[in-house]
Amino acid sequence: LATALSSGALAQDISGKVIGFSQIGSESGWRAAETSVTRQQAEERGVDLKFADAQQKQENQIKAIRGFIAQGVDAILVAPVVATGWDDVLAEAKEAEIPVVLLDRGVDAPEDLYLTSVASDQIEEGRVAGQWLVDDVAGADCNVVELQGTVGSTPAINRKQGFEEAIAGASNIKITQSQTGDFTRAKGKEVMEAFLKSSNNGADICAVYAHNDDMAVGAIQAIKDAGLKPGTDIKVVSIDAVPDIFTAIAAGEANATVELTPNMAGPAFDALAAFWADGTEPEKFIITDSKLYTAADDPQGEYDRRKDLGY
Ligand code: GYE
Repeated sequence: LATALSSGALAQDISGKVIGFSQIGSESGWRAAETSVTRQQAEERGVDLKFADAQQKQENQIKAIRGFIAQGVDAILVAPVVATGWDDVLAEAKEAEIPVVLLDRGVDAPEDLYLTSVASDQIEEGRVAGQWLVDDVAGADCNVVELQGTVGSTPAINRKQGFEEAIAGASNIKITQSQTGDFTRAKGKEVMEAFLKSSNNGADICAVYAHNDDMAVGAIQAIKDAGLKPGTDIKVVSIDAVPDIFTAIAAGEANATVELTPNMAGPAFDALAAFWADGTEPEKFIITDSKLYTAADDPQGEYDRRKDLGY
């Protein structure tokens, strides 16, 4: 029986497992897609998913994780809203022998406190976005305004760093203003309005770099409200590749996005399945792809493909 369980289909069967998922909230279209893909994946695999929405608050996440531990779940998935402050609760899960898998954001905590982390290389995402701009402006002067993600979150820290690395050798490109838009459409619009006001009504801005598509969509609205053409007067580059940014790219109102798959749960469940089957330790960091999309990449087709997947 032991041999039968350690190989083949049986070994991969995690049906009946109870898995808690502490989700950040619903700040972005990407987040909503991740939630629905996680639910789909759980259903397909017969996993009983206990879903907890933290409404952007770390304290709610910590409470939810403690609740999962008290219930004796088989595993915990957590998308950590910020990087710091996780050591105690992760140590409690470890003490209870409940494996924890991090989804889409990282933590500043000892690596032995979680089984694995499924996320993109967020520094690379920033580099891909920055390199797109370097290539696109081809030496022309370009003042960039930056809409950062949630303060203290790894995607905000790393996407800033990666973009700065990519433009470091291009003295023609400068970040002139940078502020958080908290990964939301509403804040992205509000902060972009302020950037436009303090930049000669946008005349001094060549491009906006947004750490996610939702803030880019908000910025696009602000640019239009200011009487300018997004995508032309002000270039727009962001990260996620959600359906709405493809609509904007197809309309010529956004220029480029870097894809972040919302399917973090699939690799997470695979890692747990192997771990439960025969103790296989997964890689500590399971890294998803960061592919660039522009108007040359069939934006309407990409929109349709994602809608078909239920994003
Ligand atoms: O890019 C953004 C979301 O944590 C990497 O969070 C993720 C980011 C994603 O709100 O849209």
